[in-house]
Order: sequence, then C-alpha cells, then structure tokens
Amino acid sequence: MVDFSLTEEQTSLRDMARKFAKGEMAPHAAECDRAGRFPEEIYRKAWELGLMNLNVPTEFGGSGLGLFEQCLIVEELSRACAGMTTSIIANCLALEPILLGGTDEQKHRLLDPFCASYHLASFCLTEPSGGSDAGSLKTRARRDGDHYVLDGEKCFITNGPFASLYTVFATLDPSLRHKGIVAFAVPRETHGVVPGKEEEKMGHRASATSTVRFEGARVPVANRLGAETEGFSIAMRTLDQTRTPIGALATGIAQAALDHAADYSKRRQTFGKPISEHQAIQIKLADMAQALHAARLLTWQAAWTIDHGQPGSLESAMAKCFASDAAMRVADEAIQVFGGYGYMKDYPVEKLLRDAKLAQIYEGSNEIQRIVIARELLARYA
Ligand code: COS
Repeated sequence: MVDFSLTEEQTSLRDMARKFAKGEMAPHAAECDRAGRFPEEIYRKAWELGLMNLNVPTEFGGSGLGLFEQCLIVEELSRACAGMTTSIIANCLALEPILLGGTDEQKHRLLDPFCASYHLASFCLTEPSGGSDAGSLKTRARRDGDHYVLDGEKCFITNGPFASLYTVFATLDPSLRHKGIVAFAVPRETHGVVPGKEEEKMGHRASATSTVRFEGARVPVANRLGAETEGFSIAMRTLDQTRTPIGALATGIAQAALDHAADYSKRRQTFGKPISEHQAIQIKLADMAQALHAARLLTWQAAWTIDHGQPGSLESAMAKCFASDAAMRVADEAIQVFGGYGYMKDYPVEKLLRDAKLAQIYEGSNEIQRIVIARELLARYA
C-alpha cells in the first residue's frame, strides 16, 4: 500500500527542522550570502539539535534516521538557506564511507567524536584534473610498513577549511583505475594535510569550499576503510545514499521560490489588480507547483526505496537530477514573477537561482546522473 501521510515522529522532526530553519537560519541567510560568511554559531546549534550527523546510527551517538526522515529535515533547512544546509549535511556525506567500509572498532573510534561534540568532516573524492571520471583520480597512496603515504590534491571540498577529519580516496596504481582506489579516514592533524584557502563561489556562500592537499601524509593502516580494492565501490555506494538528500535540498529551494513568488504575486499590483489575478502569472505558479511536487515525490520514493534495503542507484540519480533541474526552472520563474525586483539582491529570489545551480553540479553532475540512469535502465532490458 502507498501511504503519503507522515507519522507523528516524522511530523515532529519536520516541524523541529522548520522551526530551526525559520528561527536560526533564515534571519542570517542574506547576510551570510552577501559576505560569504561561514556561520559556525548556526552549525553548532544544528549539531546541538541533532541535525548534523543524521545518518550515523544511534549506537555510535548519531541521529540514526532513515533516508526519508533525513529528506524531510533537509528540505526544511534548505527552504531557509541551501548554502548553510550544504555545510550542515556535509558530515553525512563524509561519514558515510566509514559507515559503509569501516569495522566496528573504526566506527566507534572515528564517529564517536562527531557525536560527542561539534566537529566537521569532509568527503575528498574530486580532483582538479577531473570530477566526473572518479575512476581516474590521481592522488597516490603508497604502502610503507604499517602506514600509507598520501600525495595529491583534492578540490571543491565542502567544509574543507574547517574539517577535523577527511575521508579520502587515493590510488595505489592509476593504471588499475577503479580497482586501485582505496578509501581512508585522515585526521586533519596528520602532518602533510594542507587545507587550501576558501573559494569565492556564485552560490552556497554560507558554506566553505576549498582544496585539500596531501603532501606525504602518513595515514595508519588502521584508518583504511574496507579492503584495498574497495575504495571505488565505497565512494559510489556513498553517493547512492547522499544524492537523495540533494534531491530534498533542491526541493527546498523550489519550495522557497514558489513561496516567495506566490506571496509577491498577491501583493504586487498591475493593470489595477494583484498580478496573481493575471492568467500569465497563474500559469507560471501552476507550472512551478507541479515541478516542485514531482521533485518531492521522486525524492520521497528514492528515500523509501533505499530505506527498504534496495540499492537505489537509479532512484537516487533520478531524484537528484530531476529535483535540481526543477529547482533551477522554479527559481528562474520566481525571478520572472518578481520582474526587475527579482534581479535585485535586495529581494530573496536571485539567491535561489544561484543556489539551485550548484545542485545540478555537485555530488555528480546531472549529466553523470543521466548516465547512471541510462545504464541502470538499459541493464533491465538485457
Ligand atoms: N555501487 C557499487 N558499485 C558500483 C556502483 C555503485 N553505485 N557504480 C559502479 N560500481 C562498480 C561497478 O560495478 C564496477 O565494478 P566491477 O569492475 O567490479 O564490475 C566499478 O564500480 C566501475 O564501474 P563503472 O565501470 O561503471 O565505472 P566508470 O568509470 O564508468 O564510472 C561513474 C562510473 C561515471 C558513474 C562514476 O565515475 C561517477 O559516479 N562519477 C561521478 C562522481 C561524483 O559524483 N563526484 C562528485 C563527488 S561529491 S561533490
């Protein structure tokens, strides 16, 4: 049976996230966007409320939520500020390789600090020479006794300047492509770990992004996640989990755009009546609402699929791709409803377009999502 109603627990999680987003995030969203400020005080409050390590099981001190509940929360946070949301959920992305590849000892040792107090972690896969072709990464791992030595550079790393732990993918031999890729948990204090300066970004400006270099960084074998051959699979399975919440993040942007456009359309008058009474505007709002609704349903279904133990590569790629494309369209139309004011930074909608753009690019570009979708689809016709 299909049931779209939320349980009492799901409703209270969503309401708690909505209250936090409205009360703590929204009032600072425009200022952080303008200044490119990383509002650590807000992230600390998010941690205190249990909004940060959503995917970490309760036995390791995390929130232990299913993907569906994570998506309810992420959508609400993103309605207030997608940039802050990116920084808040980056721990889920960075800690997932530990959940997927770590032993129980590693999970306790590496995850406990994140749940005991506020800490950030970063997921380090993308490199300057390529992001989409993850199998061709160049950061080298060389075994030296009971350590590995890492050399290379990662880029576009969310929370890179502030993270205390990096989950890093490196290759023992680039000619082996994905079969040579190994996953590691690398503490920031490791000698030879060098976070770069913060990038100036078009959107998500409340989130910090940097390079992270590894210059002969010695990582104990005890911090290798999974077997030497398993790194690529861990990275792919991580992204299968985390692309669905990006669908929720994009849905939150689309919801915010519709909220602003509908509200403005009732207040703005032209030709003697509110523009909401013109069919040209009504048609736009109706199309925006349909795109938003479809994005949410696809995201919910992907979350449900994964929560029910199915791999969900296809569904999460569809949710991420469709919802972020929808967020772009809806934000674009919201600007059109606002007219000239929509183009001005004094109004909230131009930020939504800049924020939506990144959702089409990160955690795998939407071109990569379409490749994943097509491969999964065609395999079913074999
Ligand atoms: N789960 C588990 N294993 C997977 C997998 C998944 N979702 N996807 C692929 N694999 C496995 C394959 O089964 C294959 O294993 P075998 O050789 O044992 O059969 C191996 O990984 C290689 O797979 P494939 O041949 O499909 O790899 P490609 O090099 O063609 O790349 C894509 C596949 C394009 C999907 C991958 O490189 C990708 O996702 N790129 C985008 C990376 C990304 O999202 N970066 C953003 C980082 S976060 S901002």
